[in-house]
This record gives sequence, structure tokens and C-alpha cells, in this order.
Amino acid sequence: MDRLKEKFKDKAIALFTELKQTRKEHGDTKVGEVTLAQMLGGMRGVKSMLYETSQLDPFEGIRFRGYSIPQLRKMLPKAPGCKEPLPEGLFWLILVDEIPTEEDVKWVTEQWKRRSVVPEHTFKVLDSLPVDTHPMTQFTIAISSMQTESLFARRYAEGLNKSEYWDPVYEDTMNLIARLPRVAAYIYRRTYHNSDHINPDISLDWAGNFAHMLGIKKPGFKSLMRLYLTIHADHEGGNASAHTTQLVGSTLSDSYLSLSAGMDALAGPLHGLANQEVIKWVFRMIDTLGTRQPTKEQIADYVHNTLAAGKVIPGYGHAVLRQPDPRFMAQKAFAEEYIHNSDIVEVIWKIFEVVPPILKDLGKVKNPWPNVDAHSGALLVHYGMTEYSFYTVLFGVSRAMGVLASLCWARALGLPLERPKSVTFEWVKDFLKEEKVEA
Ligand code: CMX
Repeated sequence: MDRLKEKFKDKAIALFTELKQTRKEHGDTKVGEVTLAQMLGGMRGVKSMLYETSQLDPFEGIRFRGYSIPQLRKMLPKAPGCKEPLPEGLFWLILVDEIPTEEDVKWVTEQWKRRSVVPEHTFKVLDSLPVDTHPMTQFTIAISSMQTESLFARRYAEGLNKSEYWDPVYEDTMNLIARLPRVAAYIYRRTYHNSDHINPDISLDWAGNFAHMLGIKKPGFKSLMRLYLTIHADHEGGNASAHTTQLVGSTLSDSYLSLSAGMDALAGPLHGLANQEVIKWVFRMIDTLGTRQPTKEQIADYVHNTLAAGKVIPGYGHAVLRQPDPRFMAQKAFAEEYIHNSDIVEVIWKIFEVVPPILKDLGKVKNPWPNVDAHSGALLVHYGMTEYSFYTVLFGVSRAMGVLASLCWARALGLPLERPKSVTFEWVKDFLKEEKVEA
């Protein structure tokens, strides 16, 4: 058994035992109540999932196994000559709740290299799609097409004991994460570069090799990819991509099918697709105003026009956060350190000054601050990746680490099929009538 799997197994057995005992002793303890507003309002704040790998605080933002992004930028191992963390280290941390050593991270890099061969039929499936198919659609199709490789599906069909589910889910997870950069780069090169594909460079780490296969040569892009793929990985369990992966996985669909479903959720404009919507909105603003250096007054007018047209300001607001997203701030810090004299980055920073007071004035927006998607596009444009329809695929490659590590935990802890209760509006009205009578 490999070293990461062994560690995971030990931790999983310990938590499984503790969880079982806790449920037995405290199963009837209430952890909260659900109001009608929560039921009709997208279940905000309803505590109803167990999800081990990260936790979100409205004011502090994300913590991966207790560590903030600034802490991880310092603590996680790095590639030679690069100041940004290696995503391999984040995966190790969220899977087994330990900061990895340099050696651990090198081991993950090697593992993912060895497991990175994409089945030939996946390339054929992609090549059969119209080239203007949205990259996120290509991505989810490619992930589903690799399901032919699922060890979990094969071993389940052979009659797997449920105490062993976690084992092939771990194997599928490692294989799938290893293959995603090649799949994503293939989609990018076929869609925007006439299928002029670039072979992997096996001397590089997971994110560095991804940057290489995308074909973006500007110095600093590999560092950006290492940071980008680290900070987008996980955002606790209730967000749409994580929850979808967990829900589909709870039916014992394998890692491939579960991730593909999660990526379908990420592809919506209120979730991951917002990163493409932000830059599209910024480009349109620049075109409409006829300048790459708009004033704050011009931006404010444009924001008011967007709102008056009944649209949201992409990249702003959040279902949980109530402060500027630390993932936004990490990207801003990256730009302050490495990017000088970029019109597009300056525009993002001016928007950051202009939008929050306008959204606050609306009186209904609970969080007027930028989220992760408000900054990422400007960084990518700076390095030469202007094809914004691809941006959500980058988010997806990273998010796979969080949601699949959590899927390993879900199977190791024996979490059951998810099946919440729904009611009709008729039921709600009857319930309210009865409540009134009793009061
Ligand atoms: N621009 C304009 N209006 C906004 C807004 C924004 N950026 N954010 C919220 N609002 C509006 C909502 O549409 C809602 O209006 P109605 O009552 O008329 O329907 C009202 O403010 C209250 O919404 P909320 O409780 O503050 O926010 P929600 O939890 O319902 O929604 C989110 C959160 C992210 C969907 C929302 O803020 C939004 O649409 N933002 C823009 C899209 C975006 O950036 N999404 C990416 C999120 C991060 C990610 O998942 O990647």
C-alpha cells in the first residue's frame, strides 16, 4: 500500500470509529433549526453535511484543515525558484490533515506523473465534438468518458465489501487528478490553437507541467498556476460543485461520474463560470467606454447600468462570505508582487473600490465584496490567456482536488445516500395554519 493511502487508511479508521460512537451517543442532539426563509432561500446556513477537508468562516474566509491561505503560501513546499505553494502539498494536507514534507510532495508529483496517461478514446471523444463546444462541456464529457477506467465501478460490480469502498475511490481519485491537466490542456489547444498539442514535460511538477502544456510561455505563468490551483481547490462542502460531487457520490457513483456532475455545477454563472463572466463584463465595459483606463466615475456609471438592466455584477457577492474573499486578496498580492503596469489589473483594482459601496446602497446584497472570480481573469489576460471561455476549466482542475479528497472521506466514513425531505407549498400552508392554531 502506498504511503499516502496507508496514512489515509489509519486516519479514516480512527475517525470512522469515533463518528460511529458519537452518532450512537448523541444522534438525537439538535445542531440547528430550519426556518421557512432558509427552506425557500437555497438552504443558506442549514448545517446538514459532514465535510472534512476545509471550513469557511464568513469573515476569515477559507481554512484548509485549519490553515489560512497566507499561512499555506508560507508553509507548503515549493518548486525550486518559485515562491508559490505546490498544489500537490495542498492535496496531501486536505486528505490526511498533515502539512507535508518536501519529500511527501515530491512523492505526490511522481505518483501523478505515473498515473497521468489519458485513455486514447477520451481524445477521440473530444475530437468528435464541434470545436466551438464550450470548454466546460468538453471537460465534463472528457471526465465522464474516462469512467471506463474506474476501479471502483469494476470492483463494485465484482462484489466489493463496503468496508473497502474507500480503497478504489482513493485509486480513482489519484488517477483522475493526475490526468486532468492533460485533458484540460488538450481542450485548450484544440479549441483555440488549431489542435497544435504540446507533449507533457515530465521534469515538471503537476501545475508547472499544466502551464507548459497550455503553451503560455511568459515567465511567471507557472508560478501563477501553482497559486491558482492551490487556492481554488476547496471551499467547504455546501458550495454547488462540492455538494453535487458529494450527492452524486452518495449513490455510489464512482469518482469520474461524481466529479463530472460536480463540474456541471461549477459551469453555472452564479458559481465557477463567474470567472469568465467577470472578464467578459470588463472587456465590454472597456469597449463601451472606449478606454482601457476608465475613471472611477465611468466605472460607477457602467455598474449602475448593469444593475438597471437586471443583471448581477459578476465576481461580487457570496452566499457565505461577508468580507473580501482571501482568495481575491491572495491574487491581488500576487499581482502587486509580480505584475506592474497592467491596464487590466488596474481596472480590477478600481472596480474593487467602486462596486462595494454601490452594492451596499442597494440594501439587499448581503456581501458587497469581491469573491475569488473577480481577480483571476485579469491575471490570466496579463500572461496572455485571453480566451475567457476556458477560465472555468482551470477552476475545475483545481476544485477536483478538494471534492475528490472529500469523496474519499465520504466513502471511508460510510456516509449514506443523501436524501433530504421536500414538501409542497400546500404542505407549507397547512403547516402554518396548524402552527397558528396551536399558538
Ligand atoms: N450584483 C447584483 N446583485 C447581487 C449581487 C451582485 N454581485 N450579489 C447578490 N445580489 C443580489 C441577489 O441577486 C439578490 O437579489 P434578489 O433578492 O433581487 O434576488 C440579493 O442581492 C440578495 O442576495 P445575497 O443573499 O446577497 O446573495 P446569494 O447568497 O443569494 O447569492 C451569489 C450569492 C454569489 C450567487 C451572488 O452574490 C451573485 O449572483 N454574485 C454574482 C455572481 C458571482 O460572482 N458568482 C461567483 C461566486 C463565487 C463562486 O462560486 O465561484
